[in-house]
Order: sequence, then structure tokens, then C-alpha cells
Amino acid sequence: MITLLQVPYSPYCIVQRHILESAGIRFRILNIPNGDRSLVWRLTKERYYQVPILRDGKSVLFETDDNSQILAKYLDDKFQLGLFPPEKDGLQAILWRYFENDIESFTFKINDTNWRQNVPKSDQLRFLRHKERKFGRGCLDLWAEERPALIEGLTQALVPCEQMLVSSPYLLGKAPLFVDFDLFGMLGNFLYSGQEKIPAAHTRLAAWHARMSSVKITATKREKLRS
Ligand SMILES: N[C@@H](CCC(=O)N[C@@H](CS)C(=O)NCC(=O)O)C(=O)O
Repeated sequence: MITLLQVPYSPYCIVQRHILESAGIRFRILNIPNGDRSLVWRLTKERYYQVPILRDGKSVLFETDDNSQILAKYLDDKFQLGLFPPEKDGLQAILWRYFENDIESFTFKINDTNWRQNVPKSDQLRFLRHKERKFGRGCLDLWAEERPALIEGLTQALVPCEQMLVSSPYLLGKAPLFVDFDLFGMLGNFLYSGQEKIPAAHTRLAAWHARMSSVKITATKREKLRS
């Protein structure tokens, strides 16, 4: 069975988790502490320490660069999910860069203002240290102060997404593709605390989000059941 190694609120983990759930694929979740990547390090033979990674039998899958999308493409290929139609390759590659950089630069900071609620107590010191070493001392308090501006920035950054949904139920047409799951993951991180809402101005996006929350995609190839 497939195992997803994740940190539950990580945007990139939510992308993979939601693909697996929406396709009805049987999988196990292994939550790892944000501050202790030793299992990921060991399973990837000391080649990777980020999350998510996937374990499928003897195979261990992980990203090779910021835009590799190895995990999603592996699931797409293995279960024939139709998330990467070739004619949309270029558009999807442009969109996921926008979602994972421009949108995520707002969503993760807003989510991190709820860090004491999201991160287990045993991991809070390592979390704080990790954030402050990367973004500077006091960054979490600063983002809490900047919250209104961050929400405004996110609202603006989401305008193109709202516009894409004017004439179709999903970002690139009638069916959800990888980029729908990708944006869903970034927003899933933003919404994780239960204290945030999709900006009210974006009614189409809110409807899309509700649709995506219970979407079913067809796995035309199923994993063989082992006897
Ligand atoms: N491009 C990667 C990004 C993964 C990533 O940035 N993961 C974050 C968690 S949200 C992480 O593990 N950061 C820990 C670190 O870099 O030390 C993907 O799509 O999976």
C-alpha cells in the first residue's frame, strides 16, 4: 500500500493527500514532526529532507527540484488519473509556479500566524527556530501584525483564479487537473486553522473550493490487491 509521509498542514502535502483521497486510492498517512526529518532522510537514502514523500512498496518518491512534480506525476501515471493532459502541459507548468510561489508566499505566512495551534508543543521550539533562521528573528509575530496586509495581498493574487472560473467549473475546463489540486493545497494550508475564509470577493473561487473538497476523480487503473 502507498504511504504518504507528511506534515498535515503543509501545502504540498495537502496537494498529494487530496489527489489520493479524491481518486479513492487506499493509502496510509505517516505524520512526521516538522522539526525531525530523520525518517525522510533515511528512506530517501540521505538525498532529501522535505515533505511530502511517497513510499510505494520498495519505491520511495521525492521531488528533484521545485518544479519536478514527481509525486503527482507518479500517481497520475500509476492510476491513470488524467491530471496531466499533454495539451495543457505548458499552461499547467506556468500556473503551478504562480500558485507555489506568489500565492503560497501569502498563504503560508497567514497560516503560520496560527503556529501555536497548528504545531504540537513538542515541536514548537524547533519550528520557531527553523522559521526565525530562515525569515529572521520575530518573523512570526511580524506576520501576525501584517495579517490584514497579507490577506489583502492574497485577495489580489487570487483575482486571476477567480477570472479563470468565470466560464468553467475548474481552472482549465470541465474537469479538475493537477493545477486545481495544487491551488487546493495552497489554500488548504491557508484554511488549515479553521480561522480563515476564502476572501469574500471571490465567490466563484469559494464555489470551486466547495466543489474541489468533495471531487471524485477516476482511477482507471487500480492497484492489484496482494493476496
Ligand atoms: N517542491 C516541493 C516543496 C516541498 C516543501 O517545500 N516542503 C516543505 C514543507 S511545506 C518542507 O519540507 N520544508 C522543510 C525544509 O525545507 O526544511 C514539493 O512540491 O513537494
